[in-house]
Amino acid sequence: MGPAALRAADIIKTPEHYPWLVDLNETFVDLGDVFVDSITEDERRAVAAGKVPGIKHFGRFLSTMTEIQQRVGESLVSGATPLVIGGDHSLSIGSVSAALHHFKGDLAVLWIDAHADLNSPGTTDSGNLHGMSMAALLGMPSEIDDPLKDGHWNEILRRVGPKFLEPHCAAWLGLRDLDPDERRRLLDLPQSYRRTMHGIDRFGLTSAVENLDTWLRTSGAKHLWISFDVDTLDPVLAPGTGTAVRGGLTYREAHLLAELLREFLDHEDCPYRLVGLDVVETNPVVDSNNETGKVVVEWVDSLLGKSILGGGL
Ligand SMILES: [Mn+2]
Repeated sequence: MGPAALRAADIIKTPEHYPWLVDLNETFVDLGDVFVDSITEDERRAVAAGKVPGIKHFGRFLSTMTEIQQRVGESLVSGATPLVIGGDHSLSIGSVSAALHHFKGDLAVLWIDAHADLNSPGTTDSGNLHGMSMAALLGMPSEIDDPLKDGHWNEILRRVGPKFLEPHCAAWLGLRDLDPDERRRLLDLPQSYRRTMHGIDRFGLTSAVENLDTWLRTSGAKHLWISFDVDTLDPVLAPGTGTAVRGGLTYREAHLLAELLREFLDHEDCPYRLVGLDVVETNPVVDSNNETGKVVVEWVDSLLGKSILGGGL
């Protein structure tokens, strides 16, 4: 239902309504939903009761991941910039791995999220794949004794690889809710970039994006994928998400982030370009009047170049 909420908030633009897109020489083509096999009530109960062995919804995940990989891969081959909307953040395992394949590993990822999504089957409390996406993209080990779950995890890694995301090309922004093992894993990635909410409070968002730009240039990556989890935003602003955490970005901070990213991407000497974007974890069931859908679409508009005075202050 996340994509439906974003479409209802006009995430798909037509040139007539959005002259700034014409200036950018961009058009949108909606390729429709990725099919996800629906869950029966019996299955939901069995999974909740822990009666289904292995990683939760493993088969459903694999078929969805395969379709996302194919479609994002085709989109990249056609020269388009995929905008992948969801839905569960596990979709990024498919979208980002397609970009890793396409660009032969020359890819940096900016993970804008309250969470690091660095769990794997042996470290997770919830068992949810949406908390394991970055661990899968980085090719981290399962850290689990259960042979079935370990096998499932290795099957996911096999489909992400052979090129994994390099730690020196992984960036996080907006972090504020980490599990102990995620903290350990994050601190063990010395060349990655991270800016927690504490860092943003202390040094401001402008410094966070300036440092990110410097880090991206140092990484040497020529392609950037942005994965935007709406739970980065404060839940007062964006309540329609599954794992809301207090203390997120305000409306103004979020827009400053999008506008500064656009400004850096538009610099004449910018060595990296935006090649794809995920917008995930919008859940209209827990939203109020599609406020979250609307705020997310406004954020995407800013990132894609909508501004008050065409870049002027
Ligand atoms: Mn996430």
